Amino acid sequence: IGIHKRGVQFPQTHPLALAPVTPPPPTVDGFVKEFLHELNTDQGVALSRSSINDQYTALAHTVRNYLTARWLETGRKQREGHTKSVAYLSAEYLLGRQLGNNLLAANLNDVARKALESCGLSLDTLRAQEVEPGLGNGGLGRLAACFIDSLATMNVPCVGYGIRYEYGIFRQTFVNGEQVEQPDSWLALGNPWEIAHPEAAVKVNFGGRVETVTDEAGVATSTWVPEWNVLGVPYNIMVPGYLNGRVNTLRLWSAQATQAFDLSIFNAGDYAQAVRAQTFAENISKVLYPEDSTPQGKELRLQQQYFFVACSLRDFIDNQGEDFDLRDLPERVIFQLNDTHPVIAVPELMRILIDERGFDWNDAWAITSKCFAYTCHTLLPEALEVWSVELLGRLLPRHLEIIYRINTEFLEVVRERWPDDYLRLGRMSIVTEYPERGIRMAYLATVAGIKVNGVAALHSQLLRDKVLNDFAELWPDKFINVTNGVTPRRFMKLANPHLSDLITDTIGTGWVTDLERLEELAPYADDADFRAAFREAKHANKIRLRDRLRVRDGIELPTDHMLDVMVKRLHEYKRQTLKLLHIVSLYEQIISGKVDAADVTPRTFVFGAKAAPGYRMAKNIIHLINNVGEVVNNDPAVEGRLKVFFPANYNVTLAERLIPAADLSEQISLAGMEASGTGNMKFALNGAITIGTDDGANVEIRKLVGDDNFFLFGMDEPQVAALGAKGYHPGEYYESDPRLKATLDLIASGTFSNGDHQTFEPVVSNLVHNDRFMALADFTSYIEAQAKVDAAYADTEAWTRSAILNVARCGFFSSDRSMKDYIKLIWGTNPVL
Ligand code: GP0
Repeated sequence: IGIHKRGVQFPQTHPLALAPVTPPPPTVDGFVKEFLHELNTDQGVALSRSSINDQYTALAHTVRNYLTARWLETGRKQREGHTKSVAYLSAEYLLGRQLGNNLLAANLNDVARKALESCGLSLDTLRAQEVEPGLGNGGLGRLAACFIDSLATMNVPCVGYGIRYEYGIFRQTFVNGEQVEQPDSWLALGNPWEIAHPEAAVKVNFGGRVETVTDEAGVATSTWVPEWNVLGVPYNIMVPGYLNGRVNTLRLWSAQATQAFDLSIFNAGDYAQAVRAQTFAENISKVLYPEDSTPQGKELRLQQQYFFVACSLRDFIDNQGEDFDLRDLPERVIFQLNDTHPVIAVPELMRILIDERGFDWNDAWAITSKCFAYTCHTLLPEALEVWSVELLGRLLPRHLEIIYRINTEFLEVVRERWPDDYLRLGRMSIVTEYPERGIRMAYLATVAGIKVNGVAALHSQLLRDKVLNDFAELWPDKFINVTNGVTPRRFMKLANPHLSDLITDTIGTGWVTDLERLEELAPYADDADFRAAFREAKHANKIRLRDRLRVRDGIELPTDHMLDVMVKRLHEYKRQTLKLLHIVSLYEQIISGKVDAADVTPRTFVFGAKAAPGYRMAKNIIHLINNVGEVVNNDPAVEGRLKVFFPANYNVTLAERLIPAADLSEQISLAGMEASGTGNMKFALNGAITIGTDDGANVEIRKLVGDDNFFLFGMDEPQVAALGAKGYHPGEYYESDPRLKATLDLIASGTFSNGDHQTFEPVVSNLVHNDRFMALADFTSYIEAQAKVDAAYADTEAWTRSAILNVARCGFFSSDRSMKDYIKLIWGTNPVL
């Protein structure tokens, strides 16, 4: 009984099959024809009877059709050239909506708009119909999306590999100010951007045991006898380059039950159990784990990791053809490990080479140790994944055995270099014994990787000097920096049409793919007309945001305030509480009569942040932000001066509206905690000025834009380390700074919790007694910097000048530049034209 029919027939010799089928020319009429064809034949409805979802789906398919020939052509050229590809392995891709981006890449925007108009339809309405694929938590997943966009735009062969989660990052709602998670059923109305290939499904094994046989010569051979398996079904998604006719592929894997899986139980006669087993298999790609920077060590998560990595390696290798010699693999591919989530790929490749292809250990390692590179995204110790040996051994016994051997051989190298340094051996071992026996995935990645990179200059330096210091001593050349970047296509051209048009009118179109050219704007910072036009664009963006928030959240955003924005995951190290202390402090000063409301710069504060569902403190902080907003927004004493908004469910779609409207960008993590940040880059490129600590990529932003165009505050990393070493006592700051005391006391008094003292007691007492991320130590400095912000904002022309210089000097933060760095320092791949 063939549920999955496989196989292909070659060749198809019809003359029409020599070139891919192309839609009519991209004229308005041609587009209408293709659109109606899709609507009628694919959706099976007449225009007059079609729903918005029918129209959106047909439109998406129409755009896809225009890109298809390019896609096939890209694949053909790549296969023919036998060129080296990047295989980006990432458990997350936070793509954002596809329609606008793909229209932009294919230069179909105007044609589509007119074509739809001629059908009586609005492009904007159809764009709003798309549910964004939220297959990531935050920065890490969005970075992956920016990178694949850049590689396609730069004509570099790349396939992104990941998981097709049925449920992406949860939809956040607020109930009485508290976060409540709703499932993100993003596939409910279909996904017109993906193409499933069930016939190309890959089998993935799990569990069981390893059998070891020793021959007469004493050579032991291990065979994995797995216990169960699932199928990985690939779904292909187009990744079009910007106006270059290239289309790369994002291949996401979906888990399905195998026949064998069902049959063994069917044969036992238990139908219901067989169906349950199917559900068990499909669970693997069911849901994205919503923890950012705090992995939970759950079994299903390890299953996900191995699942997508095993599928991806198999897929890549099989695509090289039957007679491909795996010794040439390093010339064909670099597997870039996006954090430790895909690191199980290392023992998997060893297993394939040794167990399936008959290589001996040394030959297998010679290949494997040239095929991987590792990007680390964190400095938080709790974010570094460690898998318990008990779990790994149960799920992947052969892989555990391979990891042990990698470790043994690695420790041999360490011992040779530092004989008798037992402490060092213990520190560097991939296998740790505490708090339980576990595998340190970052160490495995470091040992196997050809390079290890951090994501901003400071982060890479701290990796070398602290987190991975022993490894950097052993292999100094392995450690490099590649500062993150963001795609100017989505985050400027698409998200900020007003500013983009102004830039293009001023310096031409080239900047979109050559972002350093923004520096040509610098002289215009001194041009009063340009400044006025720049302000006009900012104002137009505020109106666009106001209109969106009005409909989306029932919020009435003032468009004549300074817009002060803090959007990122909710985490204590990012210090949303510090921002909140600033707001509460401003409020306290007004209501206590210390400051006249009329003297306060009108500001609207906007937060956007999701908390991991199990992260209690983060959820308390969300509750507090909402309640502060409730009180402040309804107090006539601060009317016209302060507003605090927290639209629920911050995501890529909202970011695209919010960031272009911002005046002030809040990047206020404790120095030494934020690996890079990428939101910080998006704000600066859209003409917001940063208030920030010397952390992550803020350091590089400040260096580029200059101290006059950046509001720096707080301790730097060495000062943080010194304070920590000396002993940090937040209570001392509380006692000695009356303004801070009044602020915390106001929260503790129940002002923001209907007089109840318990609600926010955990937040306040954590700050006063523990404050791991030293918010109180940086409070005074932050308040002073905010006063400077107010003063600077009062001088409209000078502020605009600074904002323009931020745009002009941040071209470095294009993800195209990041990709050039990866290519030059790690990958050695070439464009295929
Ligand atoms: C880092 F460790 N990041 C992690 C993680 O689990 N998830 C995640 O999104 C982020 C960093 O926090 C970052 O500094 C960085 O820019 C981003 O990875 C991409 O490198 C801010 O989001």
